Amino acid sequence: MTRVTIRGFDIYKGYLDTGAQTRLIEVLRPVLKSAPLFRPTTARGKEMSVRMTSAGTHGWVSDRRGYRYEPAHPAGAGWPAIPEEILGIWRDLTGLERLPDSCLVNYYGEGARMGMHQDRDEADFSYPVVSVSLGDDALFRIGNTTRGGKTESVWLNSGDVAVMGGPARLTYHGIDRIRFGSSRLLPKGGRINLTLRVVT
Ligand code: MD3
Ligand code: FE
Repeated sequence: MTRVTIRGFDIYKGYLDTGAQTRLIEVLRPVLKSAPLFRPTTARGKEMSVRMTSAGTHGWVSDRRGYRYEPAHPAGAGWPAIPEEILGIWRDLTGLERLPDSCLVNYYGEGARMGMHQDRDEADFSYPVVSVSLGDDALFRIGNTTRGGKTESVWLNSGDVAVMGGPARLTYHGIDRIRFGSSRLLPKGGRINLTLRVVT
């Protein structure tokens, strides 16, 4: 494993070996069964290309009323617990006693992308965010703490884990595109990103 630091983002390349990646997909299967992926709508009524769901006490949702954390899936049931295998990654890389309240599961199918944004729906930005990449390669773009300016891009591959803390926590970022079919981890292709956050 190698670690690269770009604008305060620590990216652990190859943190998860193939066996660990496969295990994560296995533990995600019951999560996706009880909390199916849905396509969020922005407040302006546009559908996002990324499909999402969550585990934990808090899940991120977006609809015509805006975006926010909710204690339940849009279909009504509470979110499933964050699998222990995923919490282990958080413990290992952050060393924190406090565990994340939320594990956002983003699924990128062919052509999906995520525009540049800041993550600021959480109460305390002093906690880091941990992100796990699984499946197809993704071109990740990192900007600045204000919108605009020069950006840097890096490919995230299956098994990479990124930790965003300190000033990087409020950096603008997005996913320009994925290389659909570049990984064989997911039978139907695509990319899953797990994002662990302390929300309250
Ligand atoms: C930098 N997800 O869900 S992960 C998101 O690959 C999100 O699905 C992207 O941005 C994805 O909000 C990028 C890397 C990431 C995640 C959270 C961050 C970068 C971050 C929070 C603060 C700063
Ligand atoms: Fe984000």
